[in-house]
Amino acid sequence: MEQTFIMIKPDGVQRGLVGEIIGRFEKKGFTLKGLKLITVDRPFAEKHYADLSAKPFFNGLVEYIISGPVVAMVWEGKNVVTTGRKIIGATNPAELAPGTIRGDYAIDIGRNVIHGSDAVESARKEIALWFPEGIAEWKSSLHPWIYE
Ligand code: IDP
Ligand code: MG
Repeated sequence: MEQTFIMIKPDGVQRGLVGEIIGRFEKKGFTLKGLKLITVDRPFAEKHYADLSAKPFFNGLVEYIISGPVVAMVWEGKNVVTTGRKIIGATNPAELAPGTIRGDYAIDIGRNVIHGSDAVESARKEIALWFPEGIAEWKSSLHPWIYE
């Protein structure tokens, strides 16, 4: 089963959106496989966003991510990477649809509440980076009520 890495950014934690965001993934039917509140340091944030290191906003992005605790999660389910990105919403604020997390709770691109892996391969890398201790082994008993 596919897995994705989802992170509630410091603004999402400060604004009290943790329960709301977890609820959206839970109610969709995805399974929570990893969860922790963690404040990361600069080298760690730079590693997570290494692909963006040449961007002019990189330093501000790293400052933002290390500015407070984040909620790091692993969610599992059919097509969870692509569907997770849809639940999160667009990167560009001009394209944000209501009903998405960013569409409902964010205005600026640099304070957009939540991160989600953009591909199965980046999800694998991000889960390994954020959960070196490994993740929970369990199977939801809701499975037959969610998948046919
Ligand atoms: P994504 O989070 O939707 O995958 P990415 O392009 O991977 O978007 O960028 C990672 C994060 O960097 C974004 O979520 C946002 O917080 C920040 N970011 C992206 N573009 C800009 C920008 O132009 N200005 C400021 N921050 C940006
Ligand atoms: Mg991205």
